[in-house]
Amino acid sequence: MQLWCIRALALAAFALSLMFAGCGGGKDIGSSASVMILTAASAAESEGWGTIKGQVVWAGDKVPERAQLKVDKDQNACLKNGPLLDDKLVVNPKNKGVRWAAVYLMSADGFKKAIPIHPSLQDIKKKVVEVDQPCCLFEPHILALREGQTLVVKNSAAIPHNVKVDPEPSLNQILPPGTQLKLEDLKARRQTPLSIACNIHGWMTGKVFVLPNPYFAVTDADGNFEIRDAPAGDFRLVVWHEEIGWVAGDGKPSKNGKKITIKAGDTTDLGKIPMKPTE
Ligand SMILES: [Cu+2]
Repeated sequence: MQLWCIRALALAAFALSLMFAGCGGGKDIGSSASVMILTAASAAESEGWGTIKGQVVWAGDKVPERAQLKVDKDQNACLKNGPLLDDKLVVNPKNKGVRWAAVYLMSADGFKKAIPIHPSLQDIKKKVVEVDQPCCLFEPHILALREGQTLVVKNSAAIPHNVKVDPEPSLNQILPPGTQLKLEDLKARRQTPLSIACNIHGWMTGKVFVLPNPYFAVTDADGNFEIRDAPAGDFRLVVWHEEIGWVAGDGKPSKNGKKITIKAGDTTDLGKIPMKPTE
């Protein structure tokens, strides 16, 4: 049973028990009902959350090499730390882990349906999420935030950049050195990310997911991800990568992701999630 459902039942039963207790002569019924309710509620609180982890791995024959970007502008500034490498497809040759895959949890009833949120995550503590352009790349390349968080696009470089965001909001703004752009009130409207780009340096792109719950991650340099304090039960895990789009599915990769069951009080290890290259 879903946690919210247990809570709703517990509340209803508790209200009933108060009514009985208040009517006199029903005290025994009231107190035994309360004991039963307390047991159910505390069990749901302590056993209702778990961790999910997994690894997105390249399923092609040959591990692709990371491409070098063609830097045809502002070379002095952009190449000061060496050549710029493409972040679009980054596969670790040691373990085939795929970096920059976005992973998020959604209800089996759809992207916008609410799912239980752990008490410690209900308030958004980290109000601002940043992306910077220190050396002619968006860093991080892929990021995800939760509705209610503000996105700050910074330019900590000594040269001007530009920020073009699409599709909602859609804006295009120059960002002189040392300035920043604040994007507030971002809404989790769609399952796909916003695109960010710099028109001055055509190779500069990034993606920003705006999600309706706090249960998401972006894979690290080994392709690993971990999501903590997720609600126990059946949900869908959606995996997206810039190179191929949807990665996971029940059979075929899809925007609905794959069905997973999160174990309470435990880590649910989803193992390797293969990312097949497009033919
Ligand atoms: Cu730029």
